Amino acid sequence: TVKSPTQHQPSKSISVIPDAGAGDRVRPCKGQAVYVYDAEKSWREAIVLDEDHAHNMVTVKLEDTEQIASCCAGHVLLCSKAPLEDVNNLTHITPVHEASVLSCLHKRFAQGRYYTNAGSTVVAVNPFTDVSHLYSREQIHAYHSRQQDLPPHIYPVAEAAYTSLVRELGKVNQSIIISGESGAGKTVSAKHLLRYLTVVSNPAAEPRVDSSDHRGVKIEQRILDSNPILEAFGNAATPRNNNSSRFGKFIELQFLRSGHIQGGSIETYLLEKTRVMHQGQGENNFHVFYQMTGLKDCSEEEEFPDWVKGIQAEVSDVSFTCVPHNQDCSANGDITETLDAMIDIGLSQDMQEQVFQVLMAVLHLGNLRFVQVNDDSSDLEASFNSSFESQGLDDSVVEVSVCERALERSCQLLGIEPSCLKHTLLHRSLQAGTRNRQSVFVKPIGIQEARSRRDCLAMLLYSRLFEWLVGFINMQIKADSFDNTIGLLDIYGFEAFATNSLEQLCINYANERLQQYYVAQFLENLQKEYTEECLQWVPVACMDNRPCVNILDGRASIFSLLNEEVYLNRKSDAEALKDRLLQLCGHSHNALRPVRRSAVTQPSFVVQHYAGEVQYCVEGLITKNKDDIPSDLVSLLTASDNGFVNQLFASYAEPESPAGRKKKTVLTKFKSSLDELLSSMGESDIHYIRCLKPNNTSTSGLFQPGYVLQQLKACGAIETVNICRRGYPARMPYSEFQQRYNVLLRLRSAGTGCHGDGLGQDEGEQKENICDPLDLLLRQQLEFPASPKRTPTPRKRLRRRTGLTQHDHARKV
Ligand code: AOV
Ligand code: MG
Repeated sequence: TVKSPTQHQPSKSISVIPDAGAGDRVRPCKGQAVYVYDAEKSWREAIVLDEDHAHNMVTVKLEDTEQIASCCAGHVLLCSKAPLEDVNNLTHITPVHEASVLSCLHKRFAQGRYYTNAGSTVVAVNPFTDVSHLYSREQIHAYHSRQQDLPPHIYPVAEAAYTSLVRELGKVNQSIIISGESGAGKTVSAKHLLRYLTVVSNPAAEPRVDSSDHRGVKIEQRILDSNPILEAFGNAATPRNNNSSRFGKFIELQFLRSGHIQGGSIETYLLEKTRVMHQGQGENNFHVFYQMTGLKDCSEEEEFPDWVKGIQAEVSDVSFTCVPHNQDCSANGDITETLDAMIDIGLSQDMQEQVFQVLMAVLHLGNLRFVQVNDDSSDLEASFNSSFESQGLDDSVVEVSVCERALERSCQLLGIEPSCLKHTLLHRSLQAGTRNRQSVFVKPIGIQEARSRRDCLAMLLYSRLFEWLVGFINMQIKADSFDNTIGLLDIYGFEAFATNSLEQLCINYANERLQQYYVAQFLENLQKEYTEECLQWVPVACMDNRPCVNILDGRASIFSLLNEEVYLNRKSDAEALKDRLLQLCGHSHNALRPVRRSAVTQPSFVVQHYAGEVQYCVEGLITKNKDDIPSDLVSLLTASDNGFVNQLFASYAEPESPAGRKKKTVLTKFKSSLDELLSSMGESDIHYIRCLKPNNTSTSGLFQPGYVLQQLKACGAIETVNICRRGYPARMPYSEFQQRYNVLLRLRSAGTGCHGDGLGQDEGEQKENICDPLDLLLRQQLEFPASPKRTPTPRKRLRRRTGLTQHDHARKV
């Protein structure tokens, strides 16, 4: 590590990451610009001052300082000669290694160039500052009309997907996967891409007015309006991102072959519903609750409908315990934006009021408190009482109204009897007997269980409401008919907090699966294709995260063990469960290991994810995985007098496990939804955007090289650059090539006085034409019949007939 500067005295040796991807490592000479590794500042530029051949060492002076260091000559990497800030595509850097890639991104970032191409993928570094000029309508039109010399952007990715779709160049459907860790900018990028596609897709001049509810709002606007609604209900502030998506989202835009947008559909994945009642240290509840409670500060002149004024009055009176204020709330959004979007999407004032009534009921449920009345009994009796859970008798007089009010008001809003709710929260019904003669017993429950029932009820209401909203939006944006689609995937990014539970396990697992998909689908397939095409190719090793995915979801894995605990209804304590989990790896698996620190307060285990290690706390994993929703609670809501609550639960079919079949756990359901997503995306052409976070404090203008390097390595960016650099920038089947460029042949023929078949009259001219590789390619292709059964395949036949390899052709063309 480089320490304090020493005048011309070599300081401590500089260490170098051994797998720096330095394929072009050459012995550095005196005066040459190189990179050396500094544990604190990552790769730094330096100038070689001296070489010591005998000891294979060099002395270097670090950039912008007088600091001198000595290091092993084999461990320094050569700098690029070209100015890196001007390099638009990382594949153009020479030499390519992690230091030059990192330096290029750093220099570009410093100049406000946040996007850089990496082959056909785009690397987007989060600006953490307002750069709206990059997303103006003019910019959209410039990228759509493919003006020359435009800098890298995420727009060309959307444009490539759109062009493929309209020109039917690749597969029928297209997908764009946006990845990156939490706070890297996926959701913002997804929004810009969505807007780009809705703008360029030649929407019909006249809005599709198919319902009076829409006020004539065009379909593309309705699709865009889904964003503020879903963000209000599904995003929240975490220590990593104050607008963090707490659900996964796949938006599919539906087009006609002409490129006109017709509609869309949204699939969501596993909302982190536990947040409704419990938020970790420094975290917030979902934005929508702050939009509601923030109403009390809104000026009275604000022209809200009466029902919103009702909420305003109510939140001014009561403070809600499940709405902590931990963060800067600027990202929470504004209720007027949410309400406007709701109106545009077709949600009437009546329905909006009902939605917010359910939210208000959830807030009141959060205020319900229980205290134990006879703690000497082994059969714990819980009851609503006049004090807060942890407070003494003296406070009871003050709190009694809060509690009663919370019970009564939540029941009033939900259309249920307070006595019924009280009974359901404090008792459990058990079924016993044979199929023909079943008896139901009702048993009082302990205080802990009563609290979990309260939480369960609130989470159930909230998650149903979220699902209902997604369903409603889908109804309002779906197309009657369409030919093809472009899908945008924006899931929750990799995250590691001080305490991590099942939510993080699912989020990080989803990211592992996406990473594995990228490596298999993009990096490995690309290389396989070159090998199959008989091109000379030296395989590039890609980081393989399969061991981690296997330890998470394989045969003997964390998931299988956590599922088994649920199925067998074991009551393992956390310590025993932790030991069982760790036995999976026999204490030697790289991806799973015990916690190293001696002072661990809770039983935990560590998973080495592709993006970093995460310590998971065992406590609560089984309960969350089981996600048991007492049928009493569901029946209570199904029997509600409130039509909307009734509707929410009418279709609620908490899987009654069919005879002999186990009820699916959260992990099982999550894994199958990801399997389905990835397999359906496999049917499409995939485009990638890799978002990077420049620093871990979400600060504008700060680029922390070490932090970025870690992300670059995790997402396989260096491998991507190496593979794309050595490979071909574009590839397409001959039939498509012919279809697309056939016109050139005709043009030339016309220019040289040839007739429609493209052959010249003059013998010499004909020969010249045939030697032209473009002509050659097109002519060869024209000879093939349209039958799909043709053999040999055009590619092979082309090689055989011309004696040229695919490689030669591609290079020449
Ligand atoms: P994420 O979606 O990748 O995190 P976001 O897209 O929410 O991250 O971005 C996080 C924050 O970074 C935003 O709230 C903005 O403040 C800022 N930001 C991102 N992209 C841009 C941009 N292009 N221009 C300006 N600011 C930007 V997560 O959902 O937590 O995985 O789960
Ligand atoms: Mg997000």
